[in-house]
Amino acid sequence: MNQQDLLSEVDRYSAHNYHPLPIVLSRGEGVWVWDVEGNKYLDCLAGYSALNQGHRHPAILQAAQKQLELLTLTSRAFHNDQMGPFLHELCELTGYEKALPMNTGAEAVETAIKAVRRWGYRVKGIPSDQAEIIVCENNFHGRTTTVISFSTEHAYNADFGPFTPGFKIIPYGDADALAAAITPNTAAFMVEPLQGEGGVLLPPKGYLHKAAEICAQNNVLLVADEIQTGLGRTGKMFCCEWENVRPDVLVVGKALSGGFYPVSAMLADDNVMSVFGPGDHGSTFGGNPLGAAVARAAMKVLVDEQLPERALELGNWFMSELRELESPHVAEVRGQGLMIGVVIKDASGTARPFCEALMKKGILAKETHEQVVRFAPPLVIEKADLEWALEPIAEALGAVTKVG
Ligand code: IF1
Repeated sequence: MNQQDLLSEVDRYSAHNYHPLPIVLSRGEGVWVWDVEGNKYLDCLAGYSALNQGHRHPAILQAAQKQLELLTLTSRAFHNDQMGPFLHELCELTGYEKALPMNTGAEAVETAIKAVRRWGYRVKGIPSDQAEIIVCENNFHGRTTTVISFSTEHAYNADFGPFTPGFKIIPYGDADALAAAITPNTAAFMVEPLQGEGGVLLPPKGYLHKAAEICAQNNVLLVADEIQTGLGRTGKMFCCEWENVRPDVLVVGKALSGGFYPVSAMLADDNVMSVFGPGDHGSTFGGNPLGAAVARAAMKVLVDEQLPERALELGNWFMSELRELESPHVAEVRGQGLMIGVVIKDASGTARPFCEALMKKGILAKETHEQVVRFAPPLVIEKADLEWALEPIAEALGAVTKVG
């Protein structure tokens, strides 16, 4: 089928819950993807940071193929020989005592919500059903009914109510607001160390550190959602490291499996994780041997290839190059590591047409929050590839001076 027919088929049979760029991809390798007509593109979205290791990384592919030949699913009714090593390695990578494996990011967030609520009742002594979780405006933590209950984005929760109670929303980046919002019934504060969907928004310097202090002083658990920022994306293995913060609960997903398979996890020490007992929580696929084998290889790639360091070095360089472009349409270039947002001026309209122009020039990027073009390529990218990208980016952004 040609590209047009494939697009029509999706239009005919798919729920219209997305507005993708009109391109149909059929192959990927490293930082490159090809559409069904054989055109090649630089993938600057990287599966929303699930592809930090690049498309079909050979080491992960090999681990997946090997495991496919052996055992793919046991359910948690039985043990499998991959889950233990996977969780052991994940705990070593993150520095926590225990891990609870799930599949999607939203499920891991839900798991964290359950964990901190139960900790609130059983450890902190919050009266039954009174636990509060503080979250931030502009957050993105997933799509489940509970998670969208505390979204501040109309599109994410309009007419999906009634909503799950127990969440209090405060401005992002405002530590004083956190201190003011805490009550004796507050179990946790859940936050993204950098808001990705929120438009690549960095909080003020010192915010996380301050937030962690406030949480510790008030016996409130700090939950960091590093599903998007974690595993190297921002130039550290975890974005919280930028402020030497160790959250009480860490939520990871996306790049944990390098884009092969949905694998997520909630991590904490025993004092929190021990609230779970047999039968309390679970998932058919969580901890499955295929996902575990894939995740083990995906984590190893992050470490072996020093992808956080790479993201830092290339991200700093690329951001400074983007800032050099003299485009009349760009208000600001911001980001951390290889999570970069180019903010389009209000007067220049939305970011979408710029993404369409980029696509025509062989670069795939997606707008976020109307005004921001996000550049977040796989972390395995070569400097030469980014160098190549600068000229088409300059052209697509209507920059007056060409980069040389
Ligand atoms: C979509 C965004 C990115 C996340 C954080 C939890 C989840 C996500 C910080 C849930 C997921 C995804 C979801 C995807 C698009 C994408 C996204 F634009 F929507 F926000 F990456 F920027 N916490 N983010 O970023 O993880 O359940 O999806 O595995 O919904 O279209 P999930």
